[in-house]
Amino acid sequence: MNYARSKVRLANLMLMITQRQSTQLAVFAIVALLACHVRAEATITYVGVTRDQTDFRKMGIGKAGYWFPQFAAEQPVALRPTGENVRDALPTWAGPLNHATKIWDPAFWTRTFSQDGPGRSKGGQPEWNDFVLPDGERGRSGAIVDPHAYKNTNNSVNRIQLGEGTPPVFLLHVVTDNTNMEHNPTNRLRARGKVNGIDLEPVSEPPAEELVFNGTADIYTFRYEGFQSGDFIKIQLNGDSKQGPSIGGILFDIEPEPQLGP
Ligand SMILES: [Ca+2]
Repeated sequence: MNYARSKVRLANLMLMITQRQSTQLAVFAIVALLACHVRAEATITYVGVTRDQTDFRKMGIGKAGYWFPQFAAEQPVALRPTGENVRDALPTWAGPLNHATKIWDPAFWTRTFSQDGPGRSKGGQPEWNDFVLPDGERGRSGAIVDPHAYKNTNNSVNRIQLGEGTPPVFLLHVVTDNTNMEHNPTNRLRARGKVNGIDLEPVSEPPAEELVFNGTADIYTFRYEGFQSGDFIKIQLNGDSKQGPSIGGILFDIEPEPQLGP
């Protein structure tokens, strides 16, 4: 009798444990589901343009990091690799940039620049702006030029991969108008993104009347919110220069600006 009762008790206990586990699993599933939905909605907003600036140290931008192509080239060069002679001080959470150019290279599918255009670097041009980088280095500016974006909207920057430690809010500054009016993105300069595998269009972008150029560098700033590791940045250009529009560099800042320790 006692033995039979014990068996029943054991069975009831087992049932309770199973039910409790199921409940725990269900709760876990609901929490996980909520977490997906609760993930802050990612947005990209155009902040504005800062006109005619070439000294980024003085401006105090690029504190989180920056990247400048074909910088301080001693000779005029064009149609050069996108990763040549760069000043790479990207944040740990952005990049590294991927310069794959061969379509049969598996890395080509996650390339940073529109290499099939082909996007290439140009620099050392006597008429182009001199820049002062955030670390104080001064030199003749360069550019990534994308012939595919001649009278055509193209993701000239295909993919800047975001990684661990991506801040919830950051600013992307895109520098252009440094090329003696040779490669201006006269028709479009638009920061985009890919979030959870889905293309994300910006909430706002520079209106046509803001895409004006005079040969001294302008900085177009976009605010990225809610981006996480695994997401990435894209930049569309479109211009009337036959060789293609260009960017002269990118810089990052974190919002709010991190405070230095005591
Ligand atoms: Ca300008």
